[in-house]
Amino acid sequence: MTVHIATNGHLSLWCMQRTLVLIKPDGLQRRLAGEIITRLERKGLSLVGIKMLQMDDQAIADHYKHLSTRPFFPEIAAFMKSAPIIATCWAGVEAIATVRILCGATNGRTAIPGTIRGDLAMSVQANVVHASETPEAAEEEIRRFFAPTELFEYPDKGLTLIYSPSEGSGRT
Ligand code: IDP
Ligand code: MG
Repeated sequence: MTVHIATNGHLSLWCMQRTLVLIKPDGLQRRLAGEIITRLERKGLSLVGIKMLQMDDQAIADHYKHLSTRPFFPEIAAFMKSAPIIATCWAGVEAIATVRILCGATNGRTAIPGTIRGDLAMSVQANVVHASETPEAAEEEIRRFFAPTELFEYPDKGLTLIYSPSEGSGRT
């Protein structure tokens, strides 16, 4: 277990796991961006990067390469570039798995109530958010959407109220 304590004795964003959350075109247009960000903030995750952008064909092909042979790929590609998205990067202990749980199952109709998709989505495709699935995916996806200078590591005083001093499991 890696302990998230900086030399000054405080829990530190520097050594916490990071994950990417995209607010998809449906989330933006349904005015759900604030709701989604609020849920992640209230859980205790730390916002370390945020930007609005419109994905192009190359970014979509890279981001959804695991689905490129599926019959519905052209539909997802058209959906993801139909309007801007909001890309966010969050830090926290075991942030990747925690955020996937908060998002819920891919299909909004069967996602458990209480999750973002369970509460806010009725579709498999238009399911409001994307969240990284693995440490490898998170690293690649964060690099796809953010330059190093667009990610912030700051002394987050809230961490001492959110975690115990020795809590943590390393960045990845
Ligand atoms: P995830 O977003 O829960 O990780 P993935 O299987 O990685 O789900 O699929 C990526 C995205 O592709 C989904 O969030 C959804 O928008 C879309 N998608 C996945 N499966 C289908 C499908 O069967 N029909 C239409 N769209 C799909
Ligand atoms: Mg996925």
